[in-house]
Amino acid sequence: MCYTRQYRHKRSLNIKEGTMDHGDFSPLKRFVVAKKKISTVFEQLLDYVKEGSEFVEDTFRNEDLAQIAIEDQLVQIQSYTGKLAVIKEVLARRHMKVAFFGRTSNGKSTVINAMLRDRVLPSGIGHTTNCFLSVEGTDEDKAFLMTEGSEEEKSVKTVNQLAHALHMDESLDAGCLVKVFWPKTKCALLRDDLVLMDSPGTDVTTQLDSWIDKFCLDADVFVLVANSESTLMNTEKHFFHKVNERLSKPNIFILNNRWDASASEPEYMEDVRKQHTDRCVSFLVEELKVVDRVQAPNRIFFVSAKEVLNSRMQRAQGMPEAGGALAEGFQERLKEFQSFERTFEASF
Ligand SMILES: Nc1nc2c(ncn2[C@@H]2O[C@H](COP(=O)(O)OP(=O)(O)OP(=O)(O)O)[C@@H](O)[C@H]2O)c(=O)[nH]1
Ligand SMILES: [Mg+2]
Repeated sequence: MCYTRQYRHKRSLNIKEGTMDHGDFSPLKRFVVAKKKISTVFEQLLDYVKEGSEFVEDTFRNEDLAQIAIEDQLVQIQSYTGKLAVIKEVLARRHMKVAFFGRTSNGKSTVINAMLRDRVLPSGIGHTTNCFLSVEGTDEDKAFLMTEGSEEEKSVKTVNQLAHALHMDESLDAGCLVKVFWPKTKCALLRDDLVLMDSPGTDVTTQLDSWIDKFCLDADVFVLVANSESTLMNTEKHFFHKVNERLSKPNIFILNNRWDASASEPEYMEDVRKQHTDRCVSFLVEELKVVDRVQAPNRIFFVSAKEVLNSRMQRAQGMPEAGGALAEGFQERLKEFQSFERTFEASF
């Protein structure tokens, strides 16, 4: 049922933004449906094996039935119960995690908000992300957050409240994690068990190694949010080199954000785009060696998260597109953002 609802939702989203409708489930949704089916199969298997195990144990302990079941058989079947329980647990907690990194102010929080189609995370001046912030879906109808080491669910009604809660809590620093739970009813993406991880700017820490160990080793996808108004910084590159040392062939995307700025200098746009693309390709192919030269361009996008977020929020409120949404080249940038979202979903 949930499956059908998600599909309809996806269709309506695609139609709203005037893109081609794929007419089929996205790879991410297929993955989620498959995962649910597998989990159900393992749950049933575990029930059967538990029942079987109890039966063997009763038989083994029943003196009247001596010789029918021996201890070795009991140990063997009990070990299957243990193994299945572990598999079930792993399947149950297997979220798909996407981690966003990049220099301060490049727009990491804005990119996440644009993908979530709402102002979920604080962004902009005075709202620098000062700790790790994960966003995941909840079946509850209200948003809440949980900080590390506490079981308390703190309600957050608005993004300003969230910003306030984060800045007031002095115990939070760059190495801390705050989990934001956002109602799945509000956001299609979160229904697919996706966790989006926002991070402090890569330029504000000296503790890259501990960040990677603590927050990245289980990430499925990494998104480098770069600034298309400047070149890739060494701190950003350095971070990904470190990730690359720890993980084999991490799945990396590069978003050249703030591409709307290029609209003011259209005569240089193609040159700038080529220059950025060449540098990003060489970073992914020659430095990191995570993709080949043919695949690399499919990992690099030129977007304006701010415009996408504004336009999606205006549409959600039933307002006509105005202001930023009508800027020169907006439709192309929106299409490129959607293309990033599709390629990203397909990468799971
Ligand atoms: N023009 C333009 N501005 C953008 C774009 N994306 C984000 N911004 C603005 O850039 C500022 C910083 O964005 P954030 O999303 O807070 O950046 P961040 O990377 O999360 O920054 P930190 O949390 O400080 O590391 C905000 O004022 C955004 O509105 C974009 O595509 N174009
Ligand atoms: Mg931020």
